[in-house]
Amino acid sequence: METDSDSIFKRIKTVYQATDLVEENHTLWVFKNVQKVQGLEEIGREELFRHQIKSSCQKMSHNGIIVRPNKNATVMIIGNHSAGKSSFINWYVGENLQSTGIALETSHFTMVTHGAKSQEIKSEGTLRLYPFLHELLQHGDKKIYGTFFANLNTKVCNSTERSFECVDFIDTPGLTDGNVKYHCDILEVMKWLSKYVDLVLVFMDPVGQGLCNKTIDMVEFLCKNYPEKLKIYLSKADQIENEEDLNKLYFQISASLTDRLNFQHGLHIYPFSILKNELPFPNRRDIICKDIDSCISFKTERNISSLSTDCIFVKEHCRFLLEGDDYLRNQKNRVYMLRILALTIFVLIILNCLKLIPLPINDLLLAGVGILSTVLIAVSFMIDKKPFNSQQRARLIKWQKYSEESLAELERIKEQYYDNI
Ligand SMILES: Nc1nc2c(ncn2[C@@H]2O[C@H](COP(=O)(O)OP(=O)(O)OP(=O)(O)O)[C@@H](O)[C@H]2O)c(=O)[nH]1
Ligand SMILES: [Mg+2]
Repeated sequence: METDSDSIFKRIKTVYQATDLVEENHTLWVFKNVQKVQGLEEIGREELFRHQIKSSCQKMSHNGIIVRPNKNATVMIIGNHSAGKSSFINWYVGENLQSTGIALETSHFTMVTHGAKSQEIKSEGTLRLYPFLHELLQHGDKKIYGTFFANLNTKVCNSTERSFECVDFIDTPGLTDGNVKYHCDILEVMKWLSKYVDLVLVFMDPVGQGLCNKTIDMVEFLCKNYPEKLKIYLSKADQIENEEDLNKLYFQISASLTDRLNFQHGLHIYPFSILKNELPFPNRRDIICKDIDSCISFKTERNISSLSTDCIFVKEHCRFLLEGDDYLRNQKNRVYMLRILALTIFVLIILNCLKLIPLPINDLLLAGVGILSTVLIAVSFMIDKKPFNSQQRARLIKWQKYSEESLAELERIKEQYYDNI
């Protein structure tokens, strides 16, 4: 049965992709020209739309990438090598999906998601499932993502354990401070992914280097940029013998974190174990599950808010381009006037030199006016930028109208969501 959040997601997706939407243009009275309407995603990829995009990005704190959000909540798990990241995913899903062990087990990024049939999907399919990854491929730096895409895959599993049907995990390679060679700039890729995921779980284990530098770098980045997405846990807590040792570990971890970061609001690190239920202190697996559940319940609201941000971005950027173009058109008239004036002076000077029209000014002044008119002609060519043609303007106006209609649809989506809470 379709739930309310399913139907809301469908409506949001329709605005991004404009699926099945067509517009009819009447040409020569009777002939109809039927065209597919461009959704927000397609508009965002257009070269015309990407013109001067950096300026709008800065003004609106938007990264300029318009991509439909994921229906499921996306949770990325990061942390030291062997911290138990893959084991946690296996435990949550209730299946041995990811390989685990004390060696460097996970060497590539893997998406784990629910589906009707258990299967593995390679890189190409993964890019289709997660459009935000596609954007990294298009706009990212090859030096950063290296062979990230070639090695990316998705594990689909039909388990219905816990809330797995509504959550997608990203299992990441373990972080180490040694000379381990990664297949991409691992920290940069993780930072990039943090933008798109809804929750980042950081696992620190008591035996390994609980305080590996790369892990702390990531915690620092998340604290600064996405503090609401960050949760830290002490994994493999069955290896801690008693509460006293736990407190020592807390102290050690907190000290090294607060050294680097400026924590204003206390740091919560919950210990948990997936191997043993009973520990000398509470096993806080329940807190991780609760964090994931609350992330799932906020997902619809987040998707609504992403749609709002993207519609406003498209509308404002089109407005900015059209206003810039209006200015350019006005300026163009002024540039023509300036050029005609300078050319007239120039011709008069030449005629004066040929003694055809004697001007009542001395030679020095004449030379000055000659130089000035040449400079004016040069400047008039330098500031003369080409405005958009009428087709380009029509497209920008169409996109602006589409974003306004989308904002109206967004209001109706909000009504459906908030009226049914
Ligand atoms: N004692 C104990 N061992 C655990 C726990 N969770 C995982 N392990 C063990 O820790 C080792 C590493 O687990 P993984 O899940 O492979 O760790 P990982 O973080 O995915 O490691 P990499 O992929 O190499 O970064 C395995 O031998 C697991 O059996 C736990 O809660 N308690
Ligand atoms: Mg692993």
